[in-house]
Amino acid sequence: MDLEIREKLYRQAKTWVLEAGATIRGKMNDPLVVDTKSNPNDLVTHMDKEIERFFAANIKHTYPDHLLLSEEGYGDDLKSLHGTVWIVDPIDGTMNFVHQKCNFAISVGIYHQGIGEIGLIYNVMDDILYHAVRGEGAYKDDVQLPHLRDDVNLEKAILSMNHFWLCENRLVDETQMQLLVKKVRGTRTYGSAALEFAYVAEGKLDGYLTMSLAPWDVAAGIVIVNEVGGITTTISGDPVDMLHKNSILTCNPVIQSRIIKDYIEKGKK
Ligand code: 2AM
Ligand code: CA
Repeated sequence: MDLEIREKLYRQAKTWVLEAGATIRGKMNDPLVVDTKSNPNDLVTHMDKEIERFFAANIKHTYPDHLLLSEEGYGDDLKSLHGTVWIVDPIDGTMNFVHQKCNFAISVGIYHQGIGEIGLIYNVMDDILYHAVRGEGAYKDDVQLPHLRDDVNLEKAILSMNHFWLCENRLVDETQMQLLVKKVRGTRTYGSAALEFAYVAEGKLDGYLTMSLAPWDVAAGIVIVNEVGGITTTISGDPVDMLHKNSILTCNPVIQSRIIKDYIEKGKK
């Protein structure tokens, strides 16, 4: 995909993301209709659906040959990443949206023939847009994000991770994860994968480790983290499969292999 096409697509995507964000802010105090999906803590609201319908209608009308992979059922049933695919999470961090009315994001990744070309993560309530076009750097609003620091070590790292790592998980022995938590300087949990990717890109976090995320949780973040020299893999160090759920480690490459070799590999269940 040539640069001119990418930049035009980026500008269009940005317009829709900002418009969707303004819609959410404008209706923030309206009564919410909240349903549950796979379990009682897996939430979806009428707003998730409304915003996804907004993207689906605009993408299909403006780019009839593009495809949509998205969370709430208004996208296409994809078997491959051929062509141009928009990977959209209308609200990433729905639990935060419902309970906190902040700390959630709109996440839009645009992939062409399987390659991440454009990533946008919009922190709706703070009105901050993280964005990247492949090869053109990553930005927080109008400010380019610097390359990730190369003087990070685990002892000085802040790692974002879900607390389930420490009490019930089927992937890595809990005691091994406790050792990792003791080793790093600090841990955080924000509850929006997209924002956690954005914070890794910004250098606020040195890594984000999670058990299972869907493509729409990570598609934009991967593009943005790549542009500052970060790396995103499964917790085994394998490439992320953008058609299925994956475990995810996105981080500063200086600490990536240490987390995998010294902690995850030693505790694999
Ligand atoms: P969501 O808000 O779009 O559902 C919370 O730790 C992060 O994990 C959020 O990005 C959330 O996305 C995602 N998440 C929550 N439940 C999930 C599930 N069952 N599968 C994959 N990702 C999930
Ligand atoms: Ca969502």
